[in-house]
Amino acid sequence: MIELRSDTFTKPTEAMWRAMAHAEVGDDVYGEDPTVNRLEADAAEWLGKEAALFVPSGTMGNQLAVMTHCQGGDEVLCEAQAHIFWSEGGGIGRLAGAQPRPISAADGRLTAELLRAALRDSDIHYPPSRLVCVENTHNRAGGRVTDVPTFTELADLAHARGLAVHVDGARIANAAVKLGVAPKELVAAADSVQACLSKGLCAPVGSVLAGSREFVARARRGRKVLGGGMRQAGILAAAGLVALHEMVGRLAEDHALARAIAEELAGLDGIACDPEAVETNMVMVDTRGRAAPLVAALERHGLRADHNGPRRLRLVTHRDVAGVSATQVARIFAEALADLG
Ligand code: TLP
Repeated sequence: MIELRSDTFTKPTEAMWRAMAHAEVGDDVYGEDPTVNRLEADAAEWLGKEAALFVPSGTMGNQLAVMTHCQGGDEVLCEAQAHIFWSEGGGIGRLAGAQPRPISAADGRLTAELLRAALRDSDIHYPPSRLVCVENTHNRAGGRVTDVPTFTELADLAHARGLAVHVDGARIANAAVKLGVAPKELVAAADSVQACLSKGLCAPVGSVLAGSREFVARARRGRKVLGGGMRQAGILAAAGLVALHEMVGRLAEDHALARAIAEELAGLDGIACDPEAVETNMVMVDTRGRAAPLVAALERHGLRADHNGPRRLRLVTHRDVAGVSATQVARIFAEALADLG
């Protein structure tokens, strides 16, 4: 079975299994797990922030950021299809008591211009606008990248208007590789950033949330409230360290395969796919309203894809499909489409 539903399906590498088996551990709730402490220090350095916190998931990292930046009644601005708004169970309202304000942006790219149009002057009727969240790469937009100048202009405007800036960098490494910049350059203007270790970087579990020392200290309290204090978490952090230090460089391969798949699929009748829209490791396919039956047919032919609404289907490349060829994927699509008639 060719697993293209998500890069979350990646299994730990041999180096990760070895690191986990031999990890030095302690009680992380007491701050005494040396491997977690090393991961947090290295992640802070990688993201160019004073400190970082190891959390079980990207969702917890994002929601902790909102909880830490905001108080009840505050407004959180984000792109209308951002994961933090769309796919985190309403956590902005439920956990932080804050109010999301979605802004639609072409290709998921929030800009200073869009933010300027959305910001309101202070008024007793309005919720205080406190935080802007930027997703890079943007998942539902198909892995689109926001570059350094676009992000910095937006962040500078947010700061000038008294808002904090959080980056949902679940796939910030993909964005950085695509742009040829270091992740720390890409998020230099952010107050906080969440980066996943468990997606294309292949760690089994975990994300890091980075920011100022004071921000991370408060987020650490929030993590305990959410039940995210994980004791001998060094077993997981050990794999995270391998993810950080050994797995970023190869992401370009995933991007190349995604692009090659899109080019092959663009030649098939019955679906539409734009290779120019593939910037990182995701391919969005317009199935002309047949997403569910096509996903089922693909599965019968040995390929798993993800629904992305009634029309769209998503393919995500990753290390565990690196041996698969674009022509193989296109052949399976052709067979599945033939089944649908
Ligand atoms: N995304 C998952 C699903 O939830 C859709 C995937 O398969 O792509 N931010 C972004 C941009 C994400 O794409 C995800 C996961 C998260 C946050 C949440 O990370 P986890 O799953 O670790 O909570």
